[in-house]
Amino acid sequence: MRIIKSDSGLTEMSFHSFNILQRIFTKSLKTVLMTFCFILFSTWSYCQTLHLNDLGYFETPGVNIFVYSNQYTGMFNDEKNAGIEIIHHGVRTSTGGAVRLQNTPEQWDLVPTVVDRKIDKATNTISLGLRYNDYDFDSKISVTPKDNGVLITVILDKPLPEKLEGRAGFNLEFIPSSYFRKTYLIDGKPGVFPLYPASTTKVEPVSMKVKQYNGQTTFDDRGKNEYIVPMPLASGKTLLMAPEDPEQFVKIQALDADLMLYDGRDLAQNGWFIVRSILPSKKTGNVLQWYLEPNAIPDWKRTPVIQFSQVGYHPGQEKVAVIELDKNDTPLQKATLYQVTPEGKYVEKLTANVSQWGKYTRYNYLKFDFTSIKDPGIYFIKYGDQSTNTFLIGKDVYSKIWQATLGIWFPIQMDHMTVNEAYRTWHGAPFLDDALQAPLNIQHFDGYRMGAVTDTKYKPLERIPGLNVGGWFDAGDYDILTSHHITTLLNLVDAWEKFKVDLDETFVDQPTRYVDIHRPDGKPDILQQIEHGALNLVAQIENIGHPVMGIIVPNLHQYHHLGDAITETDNLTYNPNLKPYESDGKSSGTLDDRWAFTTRSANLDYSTAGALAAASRALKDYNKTLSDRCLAAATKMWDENFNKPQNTNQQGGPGFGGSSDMSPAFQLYLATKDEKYKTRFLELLWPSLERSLSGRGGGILLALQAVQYMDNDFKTKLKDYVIKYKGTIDAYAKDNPYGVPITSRGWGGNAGVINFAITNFYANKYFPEIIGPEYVYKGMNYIFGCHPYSNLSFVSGIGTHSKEVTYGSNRADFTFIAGGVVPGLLLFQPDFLENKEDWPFFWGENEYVIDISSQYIFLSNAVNELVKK
Ligand SMILES: [Ca+2]
Ligand SMILES: [Ca+2]
Ligand SMILES: [Ca+2]
Repeated sequence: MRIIKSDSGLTEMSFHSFNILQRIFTKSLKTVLMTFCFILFSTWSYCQTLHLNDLGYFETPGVNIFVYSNQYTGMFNDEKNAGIEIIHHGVRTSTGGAVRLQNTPEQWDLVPTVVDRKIDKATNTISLGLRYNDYDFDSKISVTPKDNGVLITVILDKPLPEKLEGRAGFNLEFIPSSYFRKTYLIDGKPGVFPLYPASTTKVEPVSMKVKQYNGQTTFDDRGKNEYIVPMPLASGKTLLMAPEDPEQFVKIQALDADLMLYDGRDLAQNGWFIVRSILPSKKTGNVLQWYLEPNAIPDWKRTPVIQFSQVGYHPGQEKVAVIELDKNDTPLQKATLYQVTPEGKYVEKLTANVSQWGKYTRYNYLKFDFTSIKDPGIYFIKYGDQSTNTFLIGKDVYSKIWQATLGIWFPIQMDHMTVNEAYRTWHGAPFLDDALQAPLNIQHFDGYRMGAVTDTKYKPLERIPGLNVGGWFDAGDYDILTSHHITTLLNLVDAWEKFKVDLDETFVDQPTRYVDIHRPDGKPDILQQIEHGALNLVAQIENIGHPVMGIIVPNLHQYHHLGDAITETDNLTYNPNLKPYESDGKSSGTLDDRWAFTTRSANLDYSTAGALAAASRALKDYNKTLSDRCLAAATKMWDENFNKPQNTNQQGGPGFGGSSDMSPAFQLYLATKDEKYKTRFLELLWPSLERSLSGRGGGILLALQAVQYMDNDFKTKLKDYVIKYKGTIDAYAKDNPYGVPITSRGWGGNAGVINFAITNFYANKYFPEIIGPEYVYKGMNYIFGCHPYSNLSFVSGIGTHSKEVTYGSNRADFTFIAGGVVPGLLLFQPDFLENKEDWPFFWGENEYVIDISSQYIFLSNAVNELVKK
């Protein structure tokens, strides 16, 4: 390994001894070495050097450098969560360190595959092999500590492919929100990090462009065959980022090339600041070296995070705050609960010992129990010199927690409607040009697929009539995802049937496609939402013959749409007789209509039948015509599949925790009271519960939902399974300090937590002697702020402090939509949980979706029933 003489004056000799010292450091007692270190260098700063820890990343207090601990393996390409990454004083500020092919790579630009990753403790080095298959291009990167930072070396065994000359470079990306309102120096020349992208760009012919995902393009060039190339904000040899801020100060030196600073937001609102050096052409060996030094504040410790429910607590429930501590922090003995008096004074209500829970991920956890305090009022917690914001204890803290989700968030998700709220129009009536038959053999960028047949009477790209009605935008994008409509309908119908949710704060007029928020119209909002979801699913079955996977825009340059949904297509039906961008006022020659992905599967047929059977019950006295259409469509799907495997693709396999016809059989039984469905349901349920004990089946929630409709023997038989279920959920309290199932890869796990709490609500309702109410509140507390990383409520607008920066349709404005529920925490391997509140664009952390939000409506109403007991 080549030794570079550094600015700090370390000689080659001392650099060697320094490496040896680090090797010893990882193996010996820390205290002994700290002393040794102190004597050897007479300044503490060398003790802040990075070492390769047992978890496989470089670490010193305040700075962690991950080298491909996380890889680009998610569904959605570059999710800004892989490569060389920096956790800087507790904040993940940098990602994407890799050989990249663009100045400012977008989500769908090519990412390298990791073909090799070695962690070598002996040399304190992590080395990587990266490959771009599309260009038959291999590179290697090694990262090793040097001085107070790391040395990053790019190595080529073969010169760059000619096509990538001047294009392949080493990039490292920095999250803009950590550098807003801060400055930089490049070779001594000062600059301000732009709050809004305004750097220069140029246009090049598309023949020069490095390809994007699947040959698609994110850019709508309006037929000009060109693309945009961002130009650097600044360039030089040494870049000092935020030297005024010790927490985010980073020094980067290119030892044998120029550094360029780019603003990725020129091309994509979710772009980052990018530091880049171009790799030299026709060279091999160590072709590029960077010295990277994130400043480390000596002996830095993360400020403790005091986690509690931002919604507050019912007087009768347990009240336990969790305190998240840096692993180097010394726990304090006590914490205090204060009450705020009507005079605005703070009164100490309880000072109590905190208990030590232990270690989870990278932190230590304490618990502060203030269950004994039951007086209604305004409170806050103090731990050390830190006080939390205020929260409530009161009998009605839960009474309105779901109203924004049903009365604001859901209306804004309504497809094919204009949605208005007071002076603000959220969006016009979009996608009136729905939909075209998707062509064959397509792998769509949002996960949809078409095989070799359409499974319909329509030819590829032929218009399917009748689909421009009902449905919701599934998430922060604008597709109709049928599987999520199914779970959403089931959740909303369950909430209607169990709790008669009769909120009326939304005006819905289907004939004129108009929705008005905060405007009662004499009709329960929940029925209007059930009607809206059912309208699209029924239309699918009536016009196509069966449900479809989903309906979505065909072009990548449409898909990343930020703005009014009505402009994602031209809202005019496609007319092949016109030229692209040409219109006769009624149709257009632009091929932008959404596609229906029509591959038929038994699983989807059955589950849609279940959802429509449920909807038919809820709508019976509200919209009899639609209720009848729902039931007709449901029984048709059942009849066409039951004992007739030849009709559909049966390869979907069992879904929804059991055989694919188990839940639909139950829903159809409730809708028709026909015993044949009940027989089938019971035939499938017990074996599924049996399998669930080995983790393969499911159905405990469904079984609990069924209790009230079955005989006493059913309940008696179920009891054993509930006892075994209790064993499973009690294990969560050993896994983490919150006692809930935390899953955090790919997509945050709030859906699992809410599902856990709903299951426990039913279990408590029928088996209170086995499952107590606290198993429900635990899930609620977690969603409302008693969770790792921060103490924000995951439901926007609910609780004193909640998610205000999220991945809704308005994410480009760094804001939220009230009542939306985000997925929550993502785990960055090996030990860093994250839910960013200053950067909306991480979908796995911050994207509202209809199924989680509808689950939340059910759970909130369930908790209101629970507190009345
Ligand atoms: Ca989607
Ligand atoms: Ca209404
Ligand atoms: Ca169109």
